[in-house]
Amino acid sequence: MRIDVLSIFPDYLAPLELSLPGKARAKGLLELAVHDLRQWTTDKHHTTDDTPYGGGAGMVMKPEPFGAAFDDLGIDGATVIFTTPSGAPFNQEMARELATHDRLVFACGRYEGIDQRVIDHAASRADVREISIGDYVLNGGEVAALAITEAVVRLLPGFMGNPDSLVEESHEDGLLEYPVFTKPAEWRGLDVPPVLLSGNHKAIAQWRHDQAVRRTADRRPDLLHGSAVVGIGDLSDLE
Ligand code: 6GU
Repeated sequence: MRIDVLSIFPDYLAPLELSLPGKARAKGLLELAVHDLRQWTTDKHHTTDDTPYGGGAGMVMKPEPFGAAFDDLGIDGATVIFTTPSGAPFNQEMARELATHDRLVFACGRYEGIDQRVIDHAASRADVREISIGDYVLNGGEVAALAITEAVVRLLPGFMGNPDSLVEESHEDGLLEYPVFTKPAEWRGLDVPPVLLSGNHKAIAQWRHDQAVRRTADRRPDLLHGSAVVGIGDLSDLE
């Protein structure tokens, strides 16, 4: 996979050079380039924003720098992701889908957003997505691009040392993950649930599933509606 990120704060994306995406690059699974959008400005002050037509507060990102950047990077056939609080909510299913693409280009918006024609023009040449990482407002899309990249890159085939760890984690089966324990069996008067020490694999699997359903019902009831993995009776079995 190749990922390009366009931002007026490229230093914000420095963590991408480290740890997880860094590991994917070292393994040859990922090519990554972070670009300063200001390199595609033509005026002395490297202006990337201007006042909104129609009036109102804040500034809007100008179309020309993004247009020139898209031309130079060659977005035809790529998937272009605009990170914006008004985008579709990002989730694990979307991460899995994006992990199958060859080329992602992130356009990070700042201020009150990007001139709509940038998005419309990109959509005539590329597969365009507008994505949000949650119902709150960040100053810009950089942190969202980081989060989406990390979620996607760890799903690239060959990235995980042990792919089984992808299967059991939160959200992969539509449920939150069950609580986990390690040694010692007793710590500060708190015991590990005895079933986990029983060696009874069927009972352990059942306990973990019950815990996952219980936790999901408590914290994220919205995930349970329409979740195929919650068998009829699963919820009523729990007190
Ligand atoms: Cl993608 N951008 C901004 N600015 N704020 C957000 C967001 C994105 N997702 C949630 N809040």
